[in-house]
Amino acid sequence: MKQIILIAFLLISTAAYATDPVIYYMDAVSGNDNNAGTSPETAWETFAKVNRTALNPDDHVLLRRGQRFGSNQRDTCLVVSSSGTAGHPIVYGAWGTGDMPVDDASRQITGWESQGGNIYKRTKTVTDSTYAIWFGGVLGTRVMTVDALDVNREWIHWPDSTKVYLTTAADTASVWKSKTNAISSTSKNYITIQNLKITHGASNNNTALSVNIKINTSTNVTITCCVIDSSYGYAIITSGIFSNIRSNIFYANNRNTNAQADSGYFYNNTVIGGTEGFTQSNVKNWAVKNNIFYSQTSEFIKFSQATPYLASNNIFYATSYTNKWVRKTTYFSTLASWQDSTGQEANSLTGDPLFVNAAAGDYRLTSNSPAINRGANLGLLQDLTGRSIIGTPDIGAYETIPEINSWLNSFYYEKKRSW
Ligand SMILES: [Ca+2]
Repeated sequence: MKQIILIAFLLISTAAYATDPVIYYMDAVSGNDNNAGTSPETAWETFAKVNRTALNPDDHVLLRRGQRFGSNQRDTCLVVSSSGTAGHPIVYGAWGTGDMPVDDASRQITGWESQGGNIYKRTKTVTDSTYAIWFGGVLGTRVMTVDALDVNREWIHWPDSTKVYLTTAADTASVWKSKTNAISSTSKNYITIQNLKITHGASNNNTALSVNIKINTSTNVTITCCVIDSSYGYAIITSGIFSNIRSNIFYANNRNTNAQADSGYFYNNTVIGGTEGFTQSNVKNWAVKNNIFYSQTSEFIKFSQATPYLASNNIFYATSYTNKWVRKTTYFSTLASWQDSTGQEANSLTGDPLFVNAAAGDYRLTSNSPAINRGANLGLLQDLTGRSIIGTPDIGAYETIPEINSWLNSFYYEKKRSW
């Protein structure tokens, strides 16, 4: 009898707990914003609904895997609506099986008519601004006069700002425009963004402001296990107090991370291409460890002030290392000179991290990669795919299991590969 009473008490007290976290589901195909959102069968459809819903600490908003959300749905990307609390963040993530769900800041443009000479004009009026146009996923070039439309993948706002032109017939089927950041948070705290592919951010026709993830004056924002690609400007700009950016893949962004928050962690990221890898513009306290910086065209790391800086266990790779690190106005062309100047970058190295197939976008490590077991122990438990860290952490977003189990590695990867 005592047991029954105890169980009854527990049931009542659980039910009475006012702030039980809620999991909201999104389904871009069968969801409906008039649904409750609280089960896969009653999922929401668009960020328009998510953005106007007040969330409580520990609530989750989960996007269905294998689907694309964002601007093509009601022209809306994710705008964080609410704050979590310490230890109880609001989480944006994924549910279901298959590829990583996509938050895409671009939307398709249709309704083209030929103007002759491989120039096409929209028949529909465009009343809003467009900041970037993608032709089959390739960033187009904006020109300022119609006469300047002379090579493929150029575009223009017609002088009255109501039309867009482009230059080849083949492209008209795959033209997408961006006019917004993919995710933004303004003065919202304790937020976690995980397991999403975040792409095609653009705003303000300004590469310094066009961002996939824009964190404005927000405290304790975590961005983890995401693929962040093809931003017109930066992949991430984060300001406020403490950001935690770890175990992400960056590729095809114009620039990568601009860390304006007062402090943060930049751990275990694989940063491919772009002009800059990691930049800070003011005096900040960031730790930059266990990252792969690969083929940035300007700097791997750039501080415009002689700012405090903790770094170790990074791998830097480029065909030339001239002026690849900069602090204030001083450029460094060897890792050794950068180490001497900063007193940082213990256990860092230069060289090819030996990806499985970088050209095909496969940034796992081959079994003889110098990144394997080269990382610092930063308390991370899992890699990008959810695989447990094995022994000493590897550098970058992927943990590699020993060669003797390479067949299992392939099997596991195929099962878990999500983008
Ligand atoms: Ca390892």
